[in-house]
Amino acid sequence: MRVDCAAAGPSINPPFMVIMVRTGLCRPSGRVKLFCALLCTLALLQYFFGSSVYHVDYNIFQYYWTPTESAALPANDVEQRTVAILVSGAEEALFVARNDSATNDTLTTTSTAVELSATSPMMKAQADNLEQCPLVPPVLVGPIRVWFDYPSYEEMAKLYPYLEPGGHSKPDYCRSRHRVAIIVPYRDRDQHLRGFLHNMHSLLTKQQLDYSIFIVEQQAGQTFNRAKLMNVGFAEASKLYDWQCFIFHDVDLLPEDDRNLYSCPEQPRHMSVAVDKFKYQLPYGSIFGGITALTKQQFEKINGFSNDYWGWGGEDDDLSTRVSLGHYQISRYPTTIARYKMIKHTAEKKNPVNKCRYKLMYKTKQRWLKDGLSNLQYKVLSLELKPLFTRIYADLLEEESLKQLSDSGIKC
Ligand code: UD2
Ligand code: MN
Repeated sequence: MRVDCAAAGPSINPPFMVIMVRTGLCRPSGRVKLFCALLCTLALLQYFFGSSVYHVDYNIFQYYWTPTESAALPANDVEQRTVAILVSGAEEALFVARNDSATNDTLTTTSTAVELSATSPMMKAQADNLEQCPLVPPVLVGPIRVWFDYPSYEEMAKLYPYLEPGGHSKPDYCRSRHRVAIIVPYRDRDQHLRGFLHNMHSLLTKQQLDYSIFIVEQQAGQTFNRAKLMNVGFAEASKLYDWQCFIFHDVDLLPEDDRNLYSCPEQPRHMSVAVDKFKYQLPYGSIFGGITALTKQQFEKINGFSNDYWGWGGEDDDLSTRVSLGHYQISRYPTTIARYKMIKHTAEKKNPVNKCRYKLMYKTKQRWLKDGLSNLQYKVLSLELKPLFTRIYADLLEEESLKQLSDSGIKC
């Protein structure tokens, strides 16, 4: 399919334009020929004379299995095989319904403030002698209802009484195959957060994960920095437990299918493949925003997110480039299961578009090893193990960071 450049131009960013031109998707036509030609020329110039970021070869593969194909998947990749089974429906017999609406009046809703100088680990691990959980969690049903009600925290604590402090949960009768930290960047979206917790706890428990949800909240008054919050979440969550897998998750995305496993496969996984806001299609091939899953080793190898994206946009494409630079390939579930609804919201007034993003993205290849986990600086203002989640409230030191960036020659 070829796309009318004039129509697509204003709504797409330069990297995407370059990809379109490179792959022959972009064709000057339509009413605004001059404008279209200009956009395409600029994109071409950018491609040939621009900086390195656009020269990274995105090598993306996606999973669309049939039952026969799934049999041919590598035997050593437990993740791929699990999803193949789920997608092909070969184990349908296992999807039995379960009544999991437990309530418990003795529940406590108080949270525990953690001594910031305490040493790890703070969360309790599963017993070693438990038998491992089955490869395919037995209670999955496929498409699930997304709840758009927003219970109070107290109501939710009653709905999910089995959660341990910090929103930590693990299967009762088997040893989970996955220890997963869900890291959520957050500020001032209380309703979204309640909707998120409600939907996520019921899903993640069914998936027999050993998981916890970390809400990383940025101090008021500073420019929002989604990517740096993710790095802070990674660093702080790692002090509390031996997580194998980190899932970096926007607060407003709610999963529509419980076969969408919250675990980390052999390659970094982009999870929000089909989002209702984007008509359940990928806006562009290298997109790595919304929700991403990386093992601890993968995240460390790519040096985490950049710390320098203040405001909306760019940080997700920067992460995508890091994945390529780390010689990984983005993996994806099929659109039939990696489906999400985004809670409706307008552009965040308190999170202005980051005008500096292209300047930074041009330089990812030069900067990625120096900018990320390796130079992460922040101050934890408080850390609480609440009944439904762990709250990390942090000062991201905006002023100092911008000064360092400016000293390094990037004026934003
Ligand atoms: C897109 C991406 C998102 C991110 C963003 C650019 C998808 C599906 N989403 O989201 O991952 O790359 O563009 O930065 O590709 N947040 C707050 N409070 C704020 C502002 C943001 O909590 O004041 C958090 C919250 O978790 C939110 C996330 O940051 O979901 C992303 O912000 P957004 O939802 O405003 O951006 P959006 O939907 O354009
Ligand atoms: Mn959003």
